[in-house]
Amino acid sequence: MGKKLLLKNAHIEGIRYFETYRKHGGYEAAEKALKMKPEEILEEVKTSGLRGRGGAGFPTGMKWSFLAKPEGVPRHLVVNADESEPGTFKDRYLMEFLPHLLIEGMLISSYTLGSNTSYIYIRGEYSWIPDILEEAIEEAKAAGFLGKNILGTGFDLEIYVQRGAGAYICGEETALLESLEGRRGNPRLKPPFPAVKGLWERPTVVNNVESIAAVVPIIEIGGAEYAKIGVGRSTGTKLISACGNINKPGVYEIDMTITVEEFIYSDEYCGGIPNGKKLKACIPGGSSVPIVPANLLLKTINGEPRYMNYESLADGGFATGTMMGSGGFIVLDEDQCVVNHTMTLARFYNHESCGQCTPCREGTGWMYKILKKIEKGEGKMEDIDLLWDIQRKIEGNTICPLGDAAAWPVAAAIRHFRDEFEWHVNNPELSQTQNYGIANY
Ligand code: L3W
Ligand code: SF4
Repeated sequence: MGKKLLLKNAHIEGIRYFETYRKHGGYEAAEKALKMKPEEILEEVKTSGLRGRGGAGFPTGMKWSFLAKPEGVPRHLVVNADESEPGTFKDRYLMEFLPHLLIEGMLISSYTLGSNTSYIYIRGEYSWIPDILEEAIEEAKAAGFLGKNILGTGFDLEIYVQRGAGAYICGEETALLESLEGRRGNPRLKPPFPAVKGLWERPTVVNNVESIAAVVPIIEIGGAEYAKIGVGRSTGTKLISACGNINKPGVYEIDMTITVEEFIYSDEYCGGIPNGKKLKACIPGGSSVPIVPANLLLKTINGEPRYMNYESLADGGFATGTMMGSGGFIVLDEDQCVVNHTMTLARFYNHESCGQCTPCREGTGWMYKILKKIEKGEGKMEDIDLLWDIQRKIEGNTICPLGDAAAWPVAAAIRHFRDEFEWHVNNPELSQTQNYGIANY
């Protein structure tokens, strides 16, 4: 059984409510933190090695230390709860079942950063969760953990929940800030990073829900103990939302030392693939990260097992590796068609592109059209090369990472599954009634 830090109390009935959460040690980390100096907490977070859990894996302590502190200018903490990455639903789980863990993490983090007004920007489609969060905020306030002069320390904190309106791009931190300010969620050019010029041009830290929740166990056990869990630069635990062709879809907390094989096949996690089907491929970090075929998923290029952590999943770079990303783990069995899957993703990115940059606005549309043509058996061999060319022209040439996120799945699908694209071109009639997986296994 892997180490549990975030979900250790998730099974307790009523843990969503203050009284039960408190009875099981809730807000003790906040009490401890409020007796420490903000610089001491920052040191603990740095020592813990915590990396951003939203997708980029940027060291949280380093991001916090970049926060500008001009005299007389308010600073803000903004929690990115715009969890919209296909395959990713771990933050939903945390907010729905453990809202006080997030609020306690926000209290500690806001105190450390000097934010007296902090925000949770939540995905519009999570329509039932803002009420849960707002109820928890009220409970915490009534108990003296939010509001004015918290626990007599002189520190004030208000937390506001802001709903998004259904745009994936608002999960990009600067688009999120635009939206929070009341404008259309168009990403800003970086630099300046939000840590210097963020919400209303004030220094702002934007962190994922899981990253902020992880601050609670870091304070509980200390940064050094947290860093002992996991391996290398993949410290602590990580939530994985597992879905697709597996027996036990759900949210799992892993300690990043287990192998991919163990995660897919053991009963503690995904419980294997239904109906005795073979594993074809996996997208381990949400739809934006490269798809990896089974042979490269279970072993690295050195023949080593592949582990569920930042370094091992990336082993071999984009040629053979992938990314931990947001931990949205999507499993495809032998019956699935990679062309169909890639087309679905291309449609998503095309729909969600904000349209500011030409390579992304036009390129995502072209990729979707070409993929649709190939999938329907109306493509030519040259279309596969054209698709390759378009994705290359998007990657690295856009304002925000959505362009890369649209390009990478296409690149990886062609790199690893070109035979499936060619099968669609060579079998126009079959393509209309069957997919590659069913026809070929
Ligand atoms: C100050 C510097 N701050 C970097 C900060 C920056 C940001 C963080 C990481 O994209 C990825 C994307 C998706 N001074 C700084 C600095 N920062 N240098 O560090 O920055 P960056 O640019 O590496 O990434 P990002 O813009 O945050 C996020 C991938 O995640 N992804 C997305 C998943 C989406 C969800 C969701 O829906 N919830 O998780 C999955 O893989 O493709 O590459 O805060 O400001 N010098
Ligand atoms: Fe908008 Fe796409 Fe450019 Fe991002 S890359 S700013 S989503 S057009």
